[in-house]
Amino acid sequence: MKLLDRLFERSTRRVAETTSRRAALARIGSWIVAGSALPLLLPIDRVAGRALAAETGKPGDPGDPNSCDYWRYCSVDGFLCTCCGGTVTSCPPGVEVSQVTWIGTCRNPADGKDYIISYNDCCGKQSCGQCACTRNDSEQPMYRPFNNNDINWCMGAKSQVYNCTLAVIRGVAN
Ligand code: ABN
Repeated sequence: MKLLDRLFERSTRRVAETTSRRAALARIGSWIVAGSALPLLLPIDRVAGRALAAETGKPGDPGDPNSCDYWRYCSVDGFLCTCCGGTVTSCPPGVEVSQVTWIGTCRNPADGKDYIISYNDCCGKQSCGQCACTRNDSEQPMYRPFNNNDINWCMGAKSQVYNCTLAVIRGVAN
């Protein structure tokens, strides 16, 4: 009879251990811990996301010149010539570069250095209207026009019609 009691007690305990609320919580807890540890064990390429930004630009000149986030545009106000048939340093065909220009200083994330950038407007034809980008690092109020980027710099060119803006590296700022 004692043997039967002991067998019955043991099987009851086993059922209680595996079906109690505490056991269920313990099991869920262990799943959570195992689940969060899983990505650390799997061979996931963690570098891919970071490499993407650098791969879009040239070495030493990271980022996408079609995007307003590109480092050289830190002080630009205008339409990006890269979206208008030009490049970051050359106007679209049939459009003339302005010689008077707005100058800014932007930090290149590739080397941490500050570069002097000129934001020459391209003049002629009609306004491009693509990729409007307004970032105003180091801009000064309008009453200091040579430190303000909200100006049509085509005023010194043959045609005063503004088309788009370049971002040309002029040198390293000390
Ligand atoms: N420098 C770009 C620009 C052109 C016209 C008007 C405002 C800003």
